[in-house]
Amino acid sequence: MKRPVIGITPNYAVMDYMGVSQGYPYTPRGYAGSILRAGGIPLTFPFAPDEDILRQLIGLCDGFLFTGGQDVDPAIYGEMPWDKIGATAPLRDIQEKMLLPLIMETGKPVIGHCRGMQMINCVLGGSLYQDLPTQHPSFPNLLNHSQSEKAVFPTHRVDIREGTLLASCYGLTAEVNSFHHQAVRTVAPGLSVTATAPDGMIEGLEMKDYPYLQLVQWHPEEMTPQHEGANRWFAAFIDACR
Ligand SMILES: [Mn+2]
Repeated sequence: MKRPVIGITPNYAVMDYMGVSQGYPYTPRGYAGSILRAGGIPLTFPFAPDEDILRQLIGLCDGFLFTGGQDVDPAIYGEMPWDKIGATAPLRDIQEKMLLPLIMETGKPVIGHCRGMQMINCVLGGSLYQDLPTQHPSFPNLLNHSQSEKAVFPTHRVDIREGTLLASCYGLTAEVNSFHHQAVRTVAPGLSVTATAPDGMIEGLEMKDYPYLQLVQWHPEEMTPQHEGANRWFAAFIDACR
């Protein structure tokens, strides 16, 4: 059976080469491994924020994964950077902001994890907490969303809305990992919440008026193949891309 090709928005990694710090597109291995195991072919995009190039790349792919990584530059939702914002990657932001609407013209499936969920929420008009410990009104009475345990270990619960695609993968409650100091603050028009943590944190979003746009705040790619919910999350996505 033909394997669907999954375009991956790369992380921005800086390495020294010939004495110069240079930025590279980079995909953490869990994403590629999870897509391969689920029956797809992972294709890491280059940084090339040009509409014609991105359209051509989109044409090569059957679905798209927006990955985790750097903080989203708050300029996209009209805020100045807060003191406690982490590292940003302007080239990523520019490219992903161009990419999402071009993908959506095609109706092809999209998933986003962690920053991927946050960025898509921002491109569609939502906003974020730039830093939970210093901006969220409920801190310090929040769960720990920046776990020190390895990513294969879940550390907090999520409650999942009945009848959603997410619930068909994970059931109505699930234990998930958590590596985010930013989080969705206002939900973009067109998106709806599919999962929340017990402290109210938004942990899942979907777009009902789009064939397949599913977003989670955690990292399913680090929980395959041990956790069935994560396996089903990838299987459902790859199925939708066929
Ligand atoms: Mn969390």
